[in-house]
Amino acid sequence: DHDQRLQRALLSLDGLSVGDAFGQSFFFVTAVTADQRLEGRFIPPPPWFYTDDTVMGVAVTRCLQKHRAIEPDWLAKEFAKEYAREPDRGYGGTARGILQAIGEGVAWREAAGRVFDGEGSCGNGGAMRAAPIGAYFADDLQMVISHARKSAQVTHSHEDGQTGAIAVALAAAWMVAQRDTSRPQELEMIRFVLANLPQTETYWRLKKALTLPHELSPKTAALILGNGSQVISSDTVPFCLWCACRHSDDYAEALWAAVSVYGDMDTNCAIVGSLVALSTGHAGIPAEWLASREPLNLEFQ
Ligand code: F2R
Ligand code: MG
Ligand code: MG
Repeated sequence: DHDQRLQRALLSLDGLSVGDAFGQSFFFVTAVTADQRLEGRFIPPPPWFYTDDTVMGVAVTRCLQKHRAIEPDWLAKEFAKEYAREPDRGYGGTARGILQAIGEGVAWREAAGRVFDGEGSCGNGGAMRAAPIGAYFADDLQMVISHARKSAQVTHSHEDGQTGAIAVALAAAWMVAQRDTSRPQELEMIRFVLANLPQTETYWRLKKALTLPHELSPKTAALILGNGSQVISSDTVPFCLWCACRHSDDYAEALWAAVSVYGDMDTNCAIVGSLVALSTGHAGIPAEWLASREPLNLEFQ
């Protein structure tokens, strides 16, 4: 029912926001020493500030709480309201223009549709906020797919920007379904996602994950799958899903793997955290990491 669904979405949101804030805090570790610090499991000093990934993930979760669905018109207004309130949370360059325009009354379809010469954004912003949707609708795959698409399309009219969101939401649904089984995880989640995913760029890059040998290091996997440094879906989502598969039962280990490849560290850790938390439960998120994340104001009733 709705309460159980919402609890799962909130669990995913905690995994997302702790991951986002953890990954973001590594941008302040200088490039020269970052590798050594990561290998030494250096924990950045708190507070860890969250970014746009969390703000938008909270808005998505509020939408599920209020409407029991993704209502694009409501969500677009909520995104724009939060952007106006805190514009310096590290939003993507094009996202800023879209949210500003929506806040000024431009219809989201027009604002999102006119960027990149009408191509729309294929940025990873749709994917970074999608896991709570998969967690919420986990028992109904058609709802996972259609609502993930709706949540992305208010800012990402490019088909691949939406595919990234669908992939992450499907991965979240799979994590929920597998939580109480002791089946070996391997890369089954990726096979499941591919079987239900539109065949755009993110699909083809994700497919490469199936060819990787089991003991590959995160750094080598990221060289093949991408590390998010291009800030687009196809360069971000495949590696994140690979990481979540490889460490599906260990939240901290999954984030160490994600953050070790540099690139879009806040977003990679947000996506990986939003998925793995669904497998480990709240108990799997280290308590001191949760306490290090800047407090969230969810405004849930
Ligand atoms: N963007 C960042 N961080 C770097 C900049 C921080 C900020 N400008 C600052 O100065 O503080 N972080 C956040 O953005 C990512 C999510 O991005 P989203 O929401 O998808 O935004 P956007 O602007 O639509 O797309 C991001 C970039 O992707 C490339 N791109 C998108 N569509 C494209 C297309 N059709 N053709 C070519 N390139 C395309 C562009 O470079 C966009 O700028 C997350 O990392 C979040 O943490
Ligand atoms: Mg961010
Ligand atoms: Mg980012």
